[in-house]
Order: sequence, then structure tokens, then C-alpha cells
Amino acid sequence: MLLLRHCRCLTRVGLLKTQRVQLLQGAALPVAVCSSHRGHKSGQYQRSHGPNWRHALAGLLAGTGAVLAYGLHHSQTEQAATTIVQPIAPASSLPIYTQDEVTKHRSVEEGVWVTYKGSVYDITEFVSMHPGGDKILLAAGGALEPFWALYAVHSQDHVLEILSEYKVGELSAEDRRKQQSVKSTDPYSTDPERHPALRINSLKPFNAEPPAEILSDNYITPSAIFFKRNHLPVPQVDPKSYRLQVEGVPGGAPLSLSLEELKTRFPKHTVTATLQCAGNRRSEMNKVKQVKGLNWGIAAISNATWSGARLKDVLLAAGYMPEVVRQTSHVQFEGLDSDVTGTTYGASIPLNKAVSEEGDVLLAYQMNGEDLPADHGYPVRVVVPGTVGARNVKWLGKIIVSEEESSSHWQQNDYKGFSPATDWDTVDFKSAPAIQELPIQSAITQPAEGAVVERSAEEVTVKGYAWSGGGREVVRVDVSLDGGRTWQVAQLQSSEKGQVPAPSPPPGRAWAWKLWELTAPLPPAAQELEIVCKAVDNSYNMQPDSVAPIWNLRGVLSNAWHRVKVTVKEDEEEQKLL
Ligand SMILES: Nc1nc2c(c(=O)[nH]1)N[C@H]1C(S)=C(S)[C@@H](COP(=O)(O)O)O[C@H]1N2
Ligand SMILES: [Mo]
Repeated sequence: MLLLRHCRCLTRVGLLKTQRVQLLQGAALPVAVCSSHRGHKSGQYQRSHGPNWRHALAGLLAGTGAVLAYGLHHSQTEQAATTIVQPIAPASSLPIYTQDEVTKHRSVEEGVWVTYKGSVYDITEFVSMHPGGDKILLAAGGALEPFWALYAVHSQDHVLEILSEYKVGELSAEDRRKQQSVKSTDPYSTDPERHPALRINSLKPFNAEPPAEILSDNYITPSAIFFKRNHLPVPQVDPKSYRLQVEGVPGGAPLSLSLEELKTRFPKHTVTATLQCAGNRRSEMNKVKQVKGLNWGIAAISNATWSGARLKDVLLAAGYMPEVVRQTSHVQFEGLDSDVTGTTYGASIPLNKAVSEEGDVLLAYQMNGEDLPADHGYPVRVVVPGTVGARNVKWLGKIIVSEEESSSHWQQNDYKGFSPATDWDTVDFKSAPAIQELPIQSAITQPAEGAVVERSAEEVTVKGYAWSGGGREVVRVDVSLDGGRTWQVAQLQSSEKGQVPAPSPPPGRAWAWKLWELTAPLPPAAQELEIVCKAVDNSYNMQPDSVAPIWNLRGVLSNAWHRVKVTVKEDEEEQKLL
């Protein structure tokens, strides 16, 4: 990372070594001011600089491999772009801006604007100095609050001081009020608020994944950016009248549990488990040949801590006796989310997974230490560690022990794998088993495709995640910088950075992903790197090297070696740009 600071006119202002250390540690430095602007008060010369500094800054950022603004704030762009004139002058006498005005400023070219507590800030000049790098651009055009909530380092006075230097106006009263949602007949109108960093695949139903480069910032994915995969509107469930029905246990009796009973009658059990959608990385299959399904990138996967009652304990309470029930049976789950015909989401898992002491299947009422968020199944969801996301039924209403698998569309006619030779004319969904355990997986979260690495940096840091289904532990991740000709072994991380690593899970119960990282010297003379990763689990399962042989019409189980191309920028070019 370049540790240069710039005056507002973009004159470089040197940093002392001690200041560099301070900056990296997140400490406040006085705003950089060059000799010709010393003595000016902040804001005074803001308007006097023409577009020149913006162009210069754009060049500077291109040289440091900046990721430019993301397509956020979908809903906001749909609104009319009229500027609302405020009748009452605000106390600060700074201009009033509408949210639409702010939303237009999402790139270094257009200026990078953000809002915080009703004020508007033009932070374009700060972007290159942000200790967290380009991630600041994720907030461009919108509110800072949701991002500061993710990165606690911001809740310090000096951060507010830095921000105050960049204040340019106030947000219109109308837009401040717009935070409250409007009621309508739309079945999705009661869906919860979502984090603006999420990349939306489909708004209704809501399907979204976090930007890959923030996914690997946390071992435990914050719930707000945990990928969200809904087939239907989020149901409104009243925790007081909620009942969980349990039926079909041979020799037993139907059971109906309140939320309170679920929490108090059964021991609370906590499991850290990764959830992955069967369609994760589907977009790579689409490049080979069109598939049907949401165009997921590499982040339809996240890791959380789940707490709740063991499914096994609840089945025992409903009269489950191992000697009575055939081990070939299934446990079906029904969600409380339904379509216009009243059909609910449903799925099933094999009974032996459900009742196994080592299966760790939970009826979870907490995620990351808090009540389940609405999007993740409030008040109760099934967590089936090691098993495809689709079987982890949210807003759980009913559990049925049965000789049959769930008859739901998603169990019978979806979430199954086929040969690349099978097409929509020949596919017979009955011929393939429902996906349960997922295969070995890994992907590169950093750098992003098309990023620029500077030659002067001398080395490159590659980060990613790796996970395998069925409780199989990831034992190694190999990384190549040359398209797979030569390999290096990455460092694995199985807890939050800086924390004592958790003890290895018992064999067959490795439910959580591992993050990984490799810092390697830049290969001399290479102008482009093709970074590749592949993981190995403790059954020595490895990922296939390419997508075509595993292509399938639904685009599921996409787990080929992940490849990312980046450009190496030589120093001379960098100088020219500056
Ligand atoms: N009731 C219900 N449960 C559901 C779904 C759903 O749409 N409704 N989607 C499933 C799918 S396909 C996935 S990948 C996971 C996603 O869980 P998440 O949104 O908590 O990430 O939930 C599963 N459980
Ligand atoms: Mo899924």
C-alpha cells in the first residue's frame, strides 16, 4: 500500500516514518497540507480547485489498483432525480442535498460523497489515504453508518474529526425521513432492511452476496453481510404465537413447542458452521454455457456461529426410538414462507444425519450470539452442518419424520447434479439424488479480477476461503501465480485474526471454513498474473481444474480451481500517471 498523503491540491506531503506506523495503527494524523496551502482553513479552497485534481487522483488510484464504485443503492437509482429545495435554511448554512444528488457521487471522477447522521461529506480526497484502502468506495453515494457498524475501528473521536473536515452539506429533511419504509400490498414490503454493501442478485425474492473482498475480512461473517438466499417473501412470525410442530415419529406422539419451550426444555448447543448455496460460483458455469439460476459470484457462502436445541433432542422428546425407526427414513422440514398458492418452502435430510450424535444438526434460534435476523429464519431455522444450504430450512414451522424425502419442488426437481451431456429436453430429475453433502471448495477473495499490482510493492498477498462438506476438514490450500504451473502452500486460518486458534474439530465434524492467505514475491518480468487456488480436504478430495467437465444445466456444485487475473504495473508507468 502507498503511504503517501496529499494536500487537497494533490501536492504530495511527505510522511515521517513514525507517522506511517501511526497511520497503520489507525491513529489520527493531522490533515496533510502542502506549503502553499498552509494557513488556509479546511473547506476554504475546496471549490477553487477545478477538475484537475480529480483527474490526477483518478490516475493515482488507477495506479494503486483501486476498485472503483460498485453498483450499490439499486432502489435509490430508481427514484426521480429531482433536487428538492428546502424551505427552511439549516443551522449550518451549508447547501442542502437530496439523496439522489449524493447517490450520483460514487466514483473518483464524479466525486465520492457519503452521508453520516444527516450530513453530506465529499471524501474524494480522503480515498487514497484511507487506511482500509479502496473498501471505502463501497460506501460511496450512501450512508457510512452500516459500514462503520461492520468495522468497529471507526467508532473513535479522531475518525469523526477527520470526517468533519470533508463536510459539504446537509441531507434534505425529506430524505432523512425516507429511512422509514412505506406500507403497500407488495408481499415483499415487509421484508427487512438490508446492508447496502450486499450485491443484489434478485430483489424480490431477496438474493444477495457480500463483495468478495470483504467476505474474507472476518472469520465469522457478520450477519448483516452473510449471503441471503430467499425463494419467497420473508414471513412475519410472531414469537409469542409461534409453534414448532413435530410429526410422524413412529411410536411417538405429535409435539407442539413454543419458542420459549424450545429454548428452555432442551440444552443449548453452539456450532460454528459454514453455509454454502448449491449455486455458489454459478457465474463461472455460465461462461462455459448458459445455465438456469441466479448468477452467483464466489460469495454465496458465509460462516456463522449458530445456537439452539439439537434436532436429536427434540425428536427424542417426540418419542423417537432408534429401534423402531428405520434408518433409511428422512426428516422433512417445512418453512413458514409460502407462495400465493400456499405452498411452503421445504426440504429433507436423511434421518441418520438428523439423529447422529456427531451430526450436530440444530434447531437454531441464534446466529452470531443474537436472535436470528429475519432474513436468516427468525425465530427458528434448521442448521445442518456440512450439508448444502437448501436443506437448512429457515422460518421452520414443521418437522415430519417420514419414509419419504420431502415432496417439495426443491427436494425433487431442483438442487441435483447432472452430466454436462444432460440438457433441459433430456433431464430426468428422478434419476439423480438430491444434493446433501457438498464437495471441496475454495476461492480467491483478494485480489479481485482485473486488479492492478504494483511492481514496486515487490510482493502480492492473495486471500480466500476453503471449505468441504460432510464435516471433512480442509487440510491444505495450494496457490499458483502462473496459471497452475508452479504452486505454493497458503497459510490456513481457523479463527478470527489475532485470536487463539480454536482446537482442531473432532474427525468428521469440521463444519467451518478456513480462511487462507499467501504473501509471495512478484514473479520477475511477469506483466500479468493468473492466480489460481485449489483446496484439499482430509479425504484427499481435490477440486477439478476446469469448469467444462463439471458443467450442469442448473449450474450447481461449481467448484473448479478458482482463477483471477491481475496486471502488474511497472514503476515508470506509475510515475507518468502521477
Ligand atoms: N424456508 C426457507 N428456507 C430456506 C430457503 C428458503 O427460501 N426458504 N432457502 C434455502 C437456500 S437455497 C439456502 S442456500 C439457504 C440460505 O440461507 P441464508 O439466507 O441464511 O444464507 O437457506 C435455505 N433455506
Ligand atoms: Mo441455495
